[in-house]
Parts: sequence; C-alpha cells; structure tokens
Amino acid sequence: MTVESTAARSKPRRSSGKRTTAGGTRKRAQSANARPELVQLLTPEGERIEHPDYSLDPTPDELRGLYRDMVLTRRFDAEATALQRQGELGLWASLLGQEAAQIGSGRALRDDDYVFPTYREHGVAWCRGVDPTNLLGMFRGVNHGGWDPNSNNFHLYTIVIGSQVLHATGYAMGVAKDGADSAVIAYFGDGASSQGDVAEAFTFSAVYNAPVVFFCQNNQWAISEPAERQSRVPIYQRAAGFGFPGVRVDGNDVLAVLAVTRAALERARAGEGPTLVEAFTYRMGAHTTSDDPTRYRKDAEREAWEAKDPLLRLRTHLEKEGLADAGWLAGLDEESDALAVRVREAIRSMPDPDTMAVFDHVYADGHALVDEERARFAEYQASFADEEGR
Ligand SMILES: Cc1ncc(C[n+]2csc(CCOP(=O)(O)OP(=O)(O)O)c2C)c(N)n1
Ligand SMILES: [Mg+2]
Repeated sequence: MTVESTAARSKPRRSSGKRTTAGGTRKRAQSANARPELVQLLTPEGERIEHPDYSLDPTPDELRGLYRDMVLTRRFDAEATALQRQGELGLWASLLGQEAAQIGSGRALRDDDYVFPTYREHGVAWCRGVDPTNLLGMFRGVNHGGWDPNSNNFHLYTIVIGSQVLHATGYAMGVAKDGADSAVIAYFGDGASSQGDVAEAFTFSAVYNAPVVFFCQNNQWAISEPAERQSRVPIYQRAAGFGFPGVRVDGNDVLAVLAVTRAALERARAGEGPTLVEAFTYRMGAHTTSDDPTRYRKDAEREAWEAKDPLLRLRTHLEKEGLADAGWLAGLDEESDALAVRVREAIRSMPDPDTMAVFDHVYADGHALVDEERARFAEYQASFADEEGR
C-alpha cells in the first residue's frame, strides 16, 4: 500500500508518467480524485492490516464501542430523516455513509479540544456528548442552535460553507496564545475546500503555526457538483502548498480515521502546527431532504460504495474475531430502538418558541432599532388577538 502523506514524504515522488493534453484535463482531474492511495487499517472485507506510519491497538471493548457509536449514530440519522418526511423537521442533512469519518475523528479528540462542525456532523456531536435531540431543534426551526457550545466544546452547526474553518483557526491561534495544549478541529466538505475562507484559514494557520486539524470529509459531492470540479489534485495535497502536511485516509475505515486524526491532533498539541486530513468517503444519501441525487448521479456509483460500508466492515471484523456475539448485537439493536423512541418523543414534545424571542440576544446591551422592531412586531401580533376577539 502506498503512503500518500505529504508529511511522510522525504523525497520528491516520481511522476506517474501520465501525460495530460489540453483535451484530457477533465480526465486528469477525475483520476486525481479517484486515486486509491489512502491510509487504511481495516479493509472493506473486515481484514485488519498494518500501516508503516499509523498504528492502532484497540482493545475489544474499544472496537465494540466504535461499532456501537456508528450503529446508534446511523439509527438516529435514519430517524431524523423519517421525521422530516413526516413533517416534524423542516430539513435534515443526513450523514449516511460518513459514520466512520465522524466517529473515528470524534473519538480521537480529548475533552479539552474544540470542534467547529458544519451542519452534518451528527456523529461528532454524539462523541462530544451533545444530546442527539438537541441537534433537531434547529432543523425544526424552534431555535437557532440548540446547545451551549462551551458545555461540550462543540461549536454550533455552521451552514455558511467554509466559514467555520476560519473561526477554528482564530480559536486555535487563541489557544496557542493562552499557552494551552488543547487542539482544535475544523470539519468541512470537498465543496468547502474551494472557498476563500478555507484558503485564508490554511494561510493563517500555517504562518501562525496554529494547533488546528483541518478535517475534510470528501464525500465526493457538493450537492450536485462532483469532487473533481473542486480540485485538480487530490485535496490533501493542497496542504503542501501552504507549508503543512496533508494525508488522505480511508474515510470508511473507522480505525484508520482514528489513528490518523489522533496523530494530527498530537502534532497540533506538540506545537507543530496544522495538518490537513482528507477523509475519502461517500455521501450515501441525498445532500439534504430537499435534494434528489438521482437527478445527477448514477445508482451504480452508490452501489460501488455500499461495498465499502463503514459499519459492515467493522461488524465483519468483530464477528470474524469472535468479539461480538449474537447476544451483544441483539442488545445493541434494542438500544437503537430505544434511542429512536426517545428521539421521536422528544421532537413531538419540543415546545414552539416564543415568537418574540427572535429579538433576544441580537445585541448584548440592547439597540434602539431592535427595540422599535420588537414593538412593531408585538403590535402586529396583537392585531390577530383583536381580530379573534371580535
Ligand atoms: C457560502 C455558501 N455558499 C453556498 C451555500 C449553499 N450550499 C449549501 S451546502 C453546499 C455544498 C457543500 O458541499 P461540501 O462542502 O462538499 O459539503 P457536504 O454538504 O457534501 O457535506 C452549498 C454550495 C452555502 N450554504 N454557503
Ligand atoms: Mg461534499
């Protein structure tokens, strides 16, 4: 297996010898993203393999724990998708297929590390101890976030593509100034990698040696735009141009993601600066519940990725090694069902917000314009009460 890490590379790699003509540009871009070199510790067939740069020696309990995390996260996600279809949520962004990328990286974190997520990091939220029901409020439209970021060092979901990568970098620069040895991790997608904010974050983090890990989940699609439209080279290789290491990991291999993210976080803590981790994975579902992927991608592509399913490969491994018997698996099924029931009950009993609350927290000390808007809105609302009273 080839180690495709700009960190591990000591001498320039030889060209593959493939030539690119003007007319072959698209072909080259596609092959760059489809290149198979990545860090892997567990094959799609559930076979444990070694890697010269990344080792991991998980206990049976840890292996079962990772599988449990992925199963419960997938179940929560499926339940949320169903709740959107039943009109209980306005929208849902499914993480289906990306469980290993999120659980592997989430479990590599220390409590004092800080996470800046996008809108799809339900598995990372799970690892941080954010209650899954809290993730639903924003998608139901009853709050603007749903949790206190500082309770779990898990920032609010960010929908403005790429902006949280800059926030993470600024936060990491602050961590370094404080002299703390925590690390920061910024999640973003293949599409976000084209944003100016991400390039700026790369520059600042490199120049200031900020303790940040850039964790790009390359799920192959940015809504209907394929990954090859984002970059002429594999995304992880961009790090070299900014002066820090990049590594591509099999994003459907929870063990490899855990090992690679742990190493990147350790580098950050040791004052060695940022790392770009590209988790090569696949978005098995739609971009969100508002999207119809059959309009722009082929069934065969999804089917090819199904064979690399992150849950299946760890389950195969556990069964092969005799680490998960039928009783344990049945217990996990029961736990999943109980989680689903809890989520459904929580959403149905979620109170609608006070409509005036939208004016709260706009300014710390109040503002004349907001006061005026609040008064006008109160008057407008009262007009309905008057009508009802007639
Ligand atoms: C600044 C900005 N531009 C455009 C959008 C609309 N938008 C929402 S999601 C998305 C695609 C993001 O793709 P990617 O970064 O690959 O993340 P993924 O959704 O695949 O996890 C776009 C363009 C947005 N939210 N913010
Ligand atoms: Mg994407």
